[in-house]
Amino acid sequence: MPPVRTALLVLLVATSLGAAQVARADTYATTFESGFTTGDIGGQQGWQKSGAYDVAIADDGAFVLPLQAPAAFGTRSLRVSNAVTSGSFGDQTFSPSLAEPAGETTSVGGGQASESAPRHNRFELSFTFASAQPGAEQSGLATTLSPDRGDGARMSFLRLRDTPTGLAVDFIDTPDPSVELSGGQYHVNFVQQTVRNLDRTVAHNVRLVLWFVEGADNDVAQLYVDDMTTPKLVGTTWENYDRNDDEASGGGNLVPLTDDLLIRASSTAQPTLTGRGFLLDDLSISSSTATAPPDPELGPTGATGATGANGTNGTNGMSGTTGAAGPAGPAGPAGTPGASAGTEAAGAASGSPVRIAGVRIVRGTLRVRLSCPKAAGLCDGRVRVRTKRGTLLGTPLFDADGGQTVTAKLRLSRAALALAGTNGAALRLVAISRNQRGIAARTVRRPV
Ligand SMILES: [Ca+2]
Ligand SMILES: [Ca+2]
Ligand SMILES: [Ca+2]
Repeated sequence: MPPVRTALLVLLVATSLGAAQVARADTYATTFESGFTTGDIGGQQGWQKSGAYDVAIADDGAFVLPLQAPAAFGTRSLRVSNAVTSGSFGDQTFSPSLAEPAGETTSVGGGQASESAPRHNRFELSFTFASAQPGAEQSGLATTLSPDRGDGARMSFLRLRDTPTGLAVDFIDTPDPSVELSGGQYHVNFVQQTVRNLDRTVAHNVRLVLWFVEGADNDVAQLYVDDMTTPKLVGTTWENYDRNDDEASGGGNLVPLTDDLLIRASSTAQPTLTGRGFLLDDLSISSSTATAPPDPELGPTGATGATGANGTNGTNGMSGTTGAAGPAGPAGPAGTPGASAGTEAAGAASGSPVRIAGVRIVRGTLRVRLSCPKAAGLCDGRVRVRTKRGTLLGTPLFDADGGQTVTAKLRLSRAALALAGTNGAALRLVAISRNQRGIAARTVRRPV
């Protein structure tokens, strides 16, 4: 089947609502068969790739064991490995763009997606993937896929990995709009969830649906793996990053439109995987307009909060004001994803926590020794130092390479020293650290 890009009417059956809606969709779909030739994907059928990454149209019939393609992939598929990687975006692999992007009314194209074309609130990526070496693990194999607009302004993130226990799909989002200071900049927290232990000997179907909902902190992302009726993972897009993170300030903290797919090879290169990797087939991206599912972060409304206590009297003879009535209880917490088999809870796999290797006080300075795991690549973060009662004493920064141990230092006042206990034993320490991939993790040492 040749690649098709067409605007068509589709009937979307919103099973969760039990209602049917008609949505106009713009779709690009391909099985990488006719029109493609074996070799570099760059320049073929509207695909872009100018870097020397190992992303190519494979001749599925030419594989020699232990390499093998699923019969369902036909004569050609897209082979992707991380034999060559870089930190760049513009020279990586991009699919053709949709004519009609997806985003909010305020989302921006940045010259990469049409701002004048009809705009949709839903973006769907779907594909089938398999290991090119189904009989044994390809150690270190990983590739990332992101709905994008053509320049690395990603709105979501999937990573396919091979692991000793099977294939895995990582999903990373930014569930919380709040920022924390690190390295002189304010950053949101990236959280990883993983669908793991997928059978390496068969192909798997993946569908990622992004719902761009007008307003802040309310987008919805649904990740389906193999079961196309119930999402394995539910989260949000990267809008909280775009709107709030200092890294996105260069774009004016505006949310990008989405109209294509970025396949990116980053992190540590695995040269031995040249000519191997994952095979992708039956790939499509589409934009459409439909009714979004409810924001999974909004649980039921909590009970009304208790009335606040009276204010304390002010100093210098001024009476303190009476405390205001307590605010209404906040919305309940987000429901955790269901405990479906092979699914890992949010945050459990997030980042690479540092180890607090030792705490001392030397001549009035708190010294916190932090070990950065080698696998993290680097640990960039800070330690929140609080008393037992929660008073923040300071937030020393640290920056370590993977495998390195560094010391974060905080000069303590006389009053703080009195509360710190012997060698800081009475202090609560929370180390928040980003690894090479920018994923944050938290390590807590409670007071004794
Ligand atoms: Ca094919
Ligand atoms: Ca584009
Ligand atoms: Ca939104």
